[in-house]
Amino acid sequence: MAPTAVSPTQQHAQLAFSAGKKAAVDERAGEGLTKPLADMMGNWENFSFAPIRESTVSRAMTRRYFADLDQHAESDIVIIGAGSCGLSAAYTLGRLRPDLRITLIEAGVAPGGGAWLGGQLFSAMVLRKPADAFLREVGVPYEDEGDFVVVKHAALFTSTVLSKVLAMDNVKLFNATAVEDLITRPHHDDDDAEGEGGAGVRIAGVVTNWTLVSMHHDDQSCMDPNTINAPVVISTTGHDGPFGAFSVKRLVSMKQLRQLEGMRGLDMLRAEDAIVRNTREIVPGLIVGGMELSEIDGANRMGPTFGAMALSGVKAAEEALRVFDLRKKQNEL
Ligand code: 48N
Repeated sequence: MAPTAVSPTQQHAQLAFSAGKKAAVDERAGEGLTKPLADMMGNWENFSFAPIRESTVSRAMTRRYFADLDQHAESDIVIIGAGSCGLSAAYTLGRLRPDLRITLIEAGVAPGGGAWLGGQLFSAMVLRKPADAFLREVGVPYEDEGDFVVVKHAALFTSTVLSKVLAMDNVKLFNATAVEDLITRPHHDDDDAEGEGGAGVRIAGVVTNWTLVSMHHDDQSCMDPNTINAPVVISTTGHDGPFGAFSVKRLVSMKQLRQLEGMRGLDMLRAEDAIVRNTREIVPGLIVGGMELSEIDGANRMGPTFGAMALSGVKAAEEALRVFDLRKKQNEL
């Protein structure tokens, strides 16, 4: 008897759904609220929402999510970690190459990493010049203090960059999702960066799982991961936190790096230049930036100043495009 369901051979299941119409733009009458909102005020007794069925909400979410997963299963560039460095890299890539499929994987429910607050949970965020150029690029207002600038609340920086990244058609954020391994291919090419542990592998994507699942591998039976193929991966997983410095620790356990030098003491003057200058491809196909890099190089930490994170993200994007074009030439996409 023929099987009741035969999976389509080499066909990508196209989820049929009509993408919603783009939102209309409401006219704003003067300095107040837009007219539709203004009309609601004082009329709440007659207020009601348009009707809906619960399954409609479920389908509106799941169809989009699984269409995104299907599409991004093959990505051009994956960024691990949506902290200030990863978000800056995503913004830069999205602006420079709207033709590329960029996937941003963030373990936390809330992207942003350590950039929702300045130092010691204080609100203001300091960036040393010339990182003010990135703020003007993105449209983050700041106060100019001469050699540095101050964003009145770190969340204004992070939410502005995040909103711009999320609005980009070619960038998809999968948050509450952890990268728990790297996809590798055997590789040896004199032209490429080599892991300090010698030739060995090229990174060809990431292995993912729901973060809550990743945190419970020790107390549940095997919960296998999912995968995303990509010829280039940028890792900006920071220096601390439950998943901090993920990729560089994995490179050591994969014998692609002999050891991590470990982040050194706080020295703002040395730390920020080193992180931006040394953002680079560590092993073929893997670029490391932000504070994760301090763990490889033994760079100083800079504490509560974020200019290096923004500009390391810009440089990581530039490096990723260089490697992507190299892979394309070598027909290894
Ligand atoms: O903010 P972080 O931790 O990392 P960066 O490098 O973007 O920014 C670092 C910056 O916040 C500082 O540490 C400042 C400048 N202080 C320096 C100092 O001296 O103390 O963001 C990393 C993001 C976080 O959101 C993590 O949740 C996420 O990466 N992440 C992961 N996401 C997915 N899979 C993983 N395996 C993973 N590991 C971390």
